Amino acid sequence: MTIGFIALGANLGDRLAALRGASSALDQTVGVSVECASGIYETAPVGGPDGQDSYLNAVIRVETTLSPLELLDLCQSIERVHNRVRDVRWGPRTLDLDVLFLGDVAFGDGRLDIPHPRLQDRRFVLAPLADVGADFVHPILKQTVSALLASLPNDDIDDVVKIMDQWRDAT
Ligand code: A4P
Ligand code: MG
Repeated sequence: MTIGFIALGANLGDRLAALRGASSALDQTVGVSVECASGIYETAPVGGPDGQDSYLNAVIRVETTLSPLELLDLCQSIERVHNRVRDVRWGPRTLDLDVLFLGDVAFGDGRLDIPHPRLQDRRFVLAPLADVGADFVHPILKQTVSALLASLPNDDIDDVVKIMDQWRDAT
């Protein structure tokens, strides 16, 4: 079993239902069990076209026997179920699932990069990640999640607001 962290994001449609559905779908997959979930954060969009709605973001911690590419395939199949249409990079989406860490794996083959290459720059990732993995050490940067979060500039602190603690369906 390897510990993995998966970021969930949505800014179109019923955002909370999409995050709940994704968490359940991951947990129901053979070889994946959801250990715990961060709170839900309402976050201002970073990048992409002007005028996008705000996101809901969360991070879940899983234990898994899946390989990195199996986990990516699973995430993309769950996105497809939620009618994710890929058109504009960083554009609005009903569901985005990103693999942040998978144990101490450092992997990059063009289709998949683990650790996620932008996670250390993003409060909308690091704030929920710190709820479920504050002491986890980034395998390349060799810093804990809480240290990465503390070293972000403070100018966007009001753009990432926790709005809910318990949100997953009882299983
Ligand atoms: N890919 C490579 N590594 C990974 C990984 N570790 N996990 C590839 C998942 N996918 C990975 O992603 C593009 C390609 O990345 C995939 O085909 C996969 O093979 P995508 O989900 O199709 O497109 P995207 O998410 O628009 O692109 P990208 O570059 O992954 O975007 P980011 O960096 O994830 O940013 N603002 C707020 N407030 N909240 C958000 O959640 N999200 C984004 C997306 C931008 N702004 C946001 C948010
Ligand atoms: Mg993505």
